[in-house]
Amino acid sequence: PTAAFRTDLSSLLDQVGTGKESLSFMKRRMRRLASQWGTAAQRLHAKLRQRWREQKKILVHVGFLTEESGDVFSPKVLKGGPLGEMVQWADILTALHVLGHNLKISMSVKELQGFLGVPPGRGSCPLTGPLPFDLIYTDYHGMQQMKQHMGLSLKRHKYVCHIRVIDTFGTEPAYNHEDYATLHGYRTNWGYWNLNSRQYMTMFPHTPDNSFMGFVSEELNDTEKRSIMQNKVNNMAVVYGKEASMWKQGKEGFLQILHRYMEVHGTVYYETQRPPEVPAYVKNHGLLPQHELQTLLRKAKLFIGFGFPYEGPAPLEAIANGCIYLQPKFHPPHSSLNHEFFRGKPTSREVSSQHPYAEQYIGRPHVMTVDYNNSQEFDTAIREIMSTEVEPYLPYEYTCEGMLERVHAYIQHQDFCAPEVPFPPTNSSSSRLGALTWAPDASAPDAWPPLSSLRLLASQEGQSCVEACQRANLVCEPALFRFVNNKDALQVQCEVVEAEVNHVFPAFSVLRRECSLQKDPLLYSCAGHSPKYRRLCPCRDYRRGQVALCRDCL
Ligand code: U2F
Repeated sequence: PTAAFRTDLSSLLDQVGTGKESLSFMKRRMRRLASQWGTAAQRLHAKLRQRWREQKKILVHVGFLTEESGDVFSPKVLKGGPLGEMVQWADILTALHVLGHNLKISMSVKELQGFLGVPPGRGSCPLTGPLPFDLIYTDYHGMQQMKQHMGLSLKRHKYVCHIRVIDTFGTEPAYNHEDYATLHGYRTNWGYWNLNSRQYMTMFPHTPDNSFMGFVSEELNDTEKRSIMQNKVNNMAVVYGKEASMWKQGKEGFLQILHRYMEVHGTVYYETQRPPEVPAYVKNHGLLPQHELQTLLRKAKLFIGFGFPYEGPAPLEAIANGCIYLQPKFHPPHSSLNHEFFRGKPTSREVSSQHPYAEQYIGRPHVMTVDYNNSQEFDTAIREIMSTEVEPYLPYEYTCEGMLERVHAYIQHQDFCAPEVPFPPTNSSSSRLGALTWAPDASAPDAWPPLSSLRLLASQEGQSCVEACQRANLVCEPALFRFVNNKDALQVQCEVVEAEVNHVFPAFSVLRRECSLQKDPLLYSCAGHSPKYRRLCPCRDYRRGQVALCRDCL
């Protein structure tokens, strides 16, 4: 069947169900952004020029909202709890619906069993029949439930390649590979499902080892942008922090400086009394519904982060509404090694500020990242912000069209069920390290992203492929590792060539003239690095504002 774009959300809204604050939040969001999605659908439809798209049967099982996982999120929706995940799930559901796929939504283990044709109450009845879906979107809780209640042994069960795991902060290959993680100290509470790492889909483009799913933010037309810029109140600041605990400890110093110049507003949840953590001079509006928060952000000049929450949607919304986002630099960076919040998360990523995406992908004048312990630096930043005019800005990848385009591309092109065939190039003279290009032979198999996007690079010692590609204005592409995992691609003088199970391979050691290839495709890793090795990196180009896609990817 053909997938036809949908611009009417009513049947989706009916499917989402009722009875929980989280569901009401998601539905309010869907309604509020409905017309924006409709316009985006029309634009993408025109852009794809009648290209035929297959309608997929998709199951969405939202594990973290099931009673069986404890659902700690729903009761906190109106009390300052995390909303980022709900924002993202609402947008994923909407994107899949708008793209015209055949959607089933499950929010309990019972529904999940029903959709998968497992008789209820049979305990861990193993999944045997054909999978009635092309794709299953779920999260780590959902994975656990499929394992526990349905005996989905995840070691290469035939269903597994159809699963996509929505994973906010991401999972790196070394943590995902069960045996390797166990042997080398990468085992965490979440990881080791032995998936292809691109089956994990993240909230921001963290490590390119995972697929970037994202979410959307409100879009403005030129008239709205102009009017916002005209009505900005230059001395109005809104604090990023809807829960009182985010205001605790050590905030007085820079808050005082801020207060010297600006009127400080907050949207901190409270029951009856003002939370004691929030200073008296702060105008606290209480937790606001999303549309009222947008209204507040339209007037404000500054949106200021205190360091937590990490990597949420709110800074993008603020920037989209013409605020400058000011945030603390983390020195040293926060990671699973040194910070409670990231401890046990299956990633080695070093978080350089409260919102690295805002810092690295957006930057000045919309984003300023400074050392909050340096009052001079902080003071200067505030004054600069008050005198700088900025336009509302939203990266394309966070618009509805951008998200639809990306999800469409993943659905049509990503296939983790076909075995990964290594491809040794026959014409070795065509691969040259340093020349930055590697022209694949005409007999090369199909790949997505296509081979035409490949740029072969070698990292420095200690440098990961994430960094090496970034330095060259490219992005590491794990799907293309299989084309560079051969000694011809290495093009260096190797005295020894070995194949090993190690997440920094393919790589070479200049000193020892040793070349090392990757033995297990599950361990192809952009994130891996080691001081002893220069890595062989499959980089690719990317579209401006849509890092998930290469030029020829659509
Ligand atoms: C992030 O979770 P949060 O939900 O805390 O992220 P935020 O950026 O604070 O806000 C998410 C949404 O909350 C909305 C706002 C955002 O879309 O419009 N909101 C609101 O409706 N009313 C208000 O008064 C204030 C905000 C992240 F998303 C999670 O993945 C992480 O687990 C968490 C911890 O790092 O941070």
